[in-house]
Amino acid sequence: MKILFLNGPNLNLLGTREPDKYGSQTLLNIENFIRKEAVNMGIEIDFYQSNIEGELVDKIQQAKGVYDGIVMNPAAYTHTSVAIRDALLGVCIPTVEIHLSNIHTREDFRKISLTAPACIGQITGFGANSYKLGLIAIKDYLNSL
Ligand code: CA2
Repeated sequence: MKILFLNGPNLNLLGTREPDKYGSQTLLNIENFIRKEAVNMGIEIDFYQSNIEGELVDKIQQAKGVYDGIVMNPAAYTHTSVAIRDALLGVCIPTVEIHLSNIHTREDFRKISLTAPACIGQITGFGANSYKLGLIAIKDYLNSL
């Protein structure tokens, strides 16, 4: 089983600011944590971050035939990106949307996800553990097919 982790804009700044909202771990810390979990689960992963919407769209398109599933934190593009939503719908790869913070308890504009309707489900509010829960969710979903 091969899973692609995608991370949207500004997640490269994790651990440097706003620890109250997003925790104190860097994205590299989270990646290393997820790599260990994935090895224990016998899953192969790739981990990617971009601040550029088109690069995330390209990665989703290129994932077709390569990855069995996607775990994605689209970050701010969650609330704005028809392009990422269309790319997910276009490739038909099962995707779990994840967030560090609980987007439903924050500003009204964050409560709306344009990308979640193109996903099998959403995990939001568990800090870095949302990444692990996303991995478990996609693994169990794919194993149940
Ligand atoms: O809670 C999440 O995971 C979010 O996807 C994080 C996004 C935010 O726009 C979403 O509404 C919810 C923000 C990621 C940027 O994180 C930063 C971390 C440190 C300093 C600046 C930004």
